[in-house]
Amino acid sequence: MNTEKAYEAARGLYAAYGVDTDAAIEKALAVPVSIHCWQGDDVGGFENPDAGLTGGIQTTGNYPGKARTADELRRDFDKVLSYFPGKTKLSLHATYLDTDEKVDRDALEPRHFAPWVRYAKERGIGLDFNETYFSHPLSGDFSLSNADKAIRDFWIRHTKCCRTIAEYFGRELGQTCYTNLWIHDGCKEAPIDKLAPRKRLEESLDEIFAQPVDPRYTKDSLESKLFGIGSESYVVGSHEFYLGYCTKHGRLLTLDSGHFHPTEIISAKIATALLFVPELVLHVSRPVRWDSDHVVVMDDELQAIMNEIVRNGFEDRVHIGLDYFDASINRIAAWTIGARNARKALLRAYLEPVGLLKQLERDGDNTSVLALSEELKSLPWGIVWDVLCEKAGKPVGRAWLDDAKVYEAEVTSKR
Ligand code: RNT
Ligand code: ZN
Repeated sequence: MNTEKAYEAARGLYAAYGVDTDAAIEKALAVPVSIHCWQGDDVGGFENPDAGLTGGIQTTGNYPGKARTADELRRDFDKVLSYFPGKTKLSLHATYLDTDEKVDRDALEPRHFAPWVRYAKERGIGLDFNETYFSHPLSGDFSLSNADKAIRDFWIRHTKCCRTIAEYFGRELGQTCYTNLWIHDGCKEAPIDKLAPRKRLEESLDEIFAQPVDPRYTKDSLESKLFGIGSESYVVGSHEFYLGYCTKHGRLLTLDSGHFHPTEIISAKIATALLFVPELVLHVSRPVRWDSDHVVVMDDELQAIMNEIVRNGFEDRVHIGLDYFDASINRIAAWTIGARNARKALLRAYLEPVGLLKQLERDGDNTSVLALSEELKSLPWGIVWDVLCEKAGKPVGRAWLDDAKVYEAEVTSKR
């Protein structure tokens, strides 16, 4: 059967549930997905290529061909863009500056990121931003919560610089730049004084946010974490800390799939958090037994996250970002697999007859809710996905992989 005929059949099957597949495709394409730059070079950045990765995160694998310069990273990301349908943003870390100048993190300026703005403009994509507190001589175990005021002040200055850069991104590109603060501070053993670092972190954040920035152009979001390598017992910026801080101060909260106890899922937190914080940023990742940042696959949690957004109409309040880094396979493929999966799961969420299921639930017909939810799983969403890719002018099915292999042979394998 050709695609057209198969799609007609699928359209009919979904219509029987009251779902318009054409509309689902349009909606799924319109939701921005913010793709992280750091899958392309194992979170290395271009500030100091020899600095190791610190902050308790780790990439594993040494697959050849990682991007060594900003130009290489952009060229690789162009490949990802050519495989990825729908509205896209690129999420940069502060260590991805593109300049010949030697500049420390507390002196970063918009001009150090100008090539990225040009790149984003040319491709019609938005930019998001992340302060980088790790992989620096002053990172240590504590940055914004350090007992040493001089170190705290350095990181406060860094954050302020980054907010100015984020504001510039947003202004230049005409869309809000979501700026994520992930502060790795923590300890291997539980400290006796768990309070003082948290007080200091709160004070540092208050000082940072006293700097006015235009919320049309940038909004800050705070990412909690349960543990890291070397900070197994205590993380200053825990979930409770930020849920409290963001609720109190009306700030955005970032939920990363890998930052909770292994059986805790962020899909279950979205509707609660949004009762108390204005907006959420998501770091969609895949933890395997720990915060391992495996490539996002189509698992139940990915689907549950997207369903939660769509079922509640949270598209304007939940900002989907990706966060994984796999150095054991072709990096462009890793990037693409996870990003396409995010869009696929969004599409499936829009193919759900939400109104019907909610009505059945309100009527107390839980039998039908479960029965239909299970029947829906075997509807032919795959063909709707193919049509989505076609409509967006992106490769259908495995075609992208064939192209990625050619690029690997011709470009990345020669690095
Ligand atoms: C670390 C956090 C954080 C980083 C990136 C590189 O556990 O998830 O978001 O992955 O900032
Ligand atoms: Zn994260």
